[in-house]
Amino acid sequence: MLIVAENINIRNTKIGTSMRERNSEPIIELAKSLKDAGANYLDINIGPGTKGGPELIKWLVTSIQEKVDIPLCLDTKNIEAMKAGLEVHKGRAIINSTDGSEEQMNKVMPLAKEFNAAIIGLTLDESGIPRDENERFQIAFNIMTKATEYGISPEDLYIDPIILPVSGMQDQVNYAIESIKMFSQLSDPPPKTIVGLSNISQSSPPELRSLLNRTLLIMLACNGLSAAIADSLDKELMTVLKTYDILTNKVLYAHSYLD
Ligand code: THG
Repeated sequence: MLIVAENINIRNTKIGTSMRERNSEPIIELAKSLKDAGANYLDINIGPGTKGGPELIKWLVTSIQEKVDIPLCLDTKNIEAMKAGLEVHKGRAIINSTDGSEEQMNKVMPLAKEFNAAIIGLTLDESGIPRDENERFQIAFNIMTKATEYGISPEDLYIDPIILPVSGMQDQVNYAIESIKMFSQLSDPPPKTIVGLSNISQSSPPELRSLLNRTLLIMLACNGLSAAIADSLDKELMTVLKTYDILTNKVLYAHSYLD
């Protein structure tokens, strides 16, 4: 399972302030600890990025990659900011994201091609968030078709079924899981899959969040999930994932495997 750390997020008070003040030290410290904790990618979330987005993301990408050897997942709706980030990024970035609307796909997919980046496709379109697994599948199919037109291979496409908070929409959890199984039927080889894991526990009591997150992660892993945007500083989450790798024979068991 590819782990994309969710933590470098402008909505986080401390990190948001560091971003606005262009104070790179706390961000680099965080980036290092996320990598040490097992993150494979770092999600760089600058929010809507309407004001000064391109300049902010350029600064973030270069400051982080100067000090930490890790690829980034650029999380912004601002197309100019996305392009600016990709221009300075070293290695293979992940574009987070396009949705399934024609307008968005025609803007974002050419960037994936131009910069040889992977891309996340959210199963969301002009008519909003899908109601069930069939609507998710239909949008995923549209995204897959369009990606093929742009010469993006399924291995470079991550379909995101959109995880919604269990506290508000309990029935949606099963639909998201079911759709992940269905996405494997889209093509051969199939596209990859990704979720924003912590969405599940938003507006749940703080003491339940980690438990909800890690339980969902294992349910999704059993159903073929390729990647998760998650809190890599959550020790129990990372431990449960390591244990999953042992039990599914992905990693060789040793008495001391958690060391
Ligand atoms: N899919 C894709 N990208 C995404 C999401 C998704 N990017 C954003 C989000 N969803 C995933 N990232 C987060 C990051 C933080 C939280 C949830 C999802 C979160 N943070 C805590 C909070 O807000 O209460 C704590 C924040 C803090 O103080 O650090 O819940 O679904 N493709």
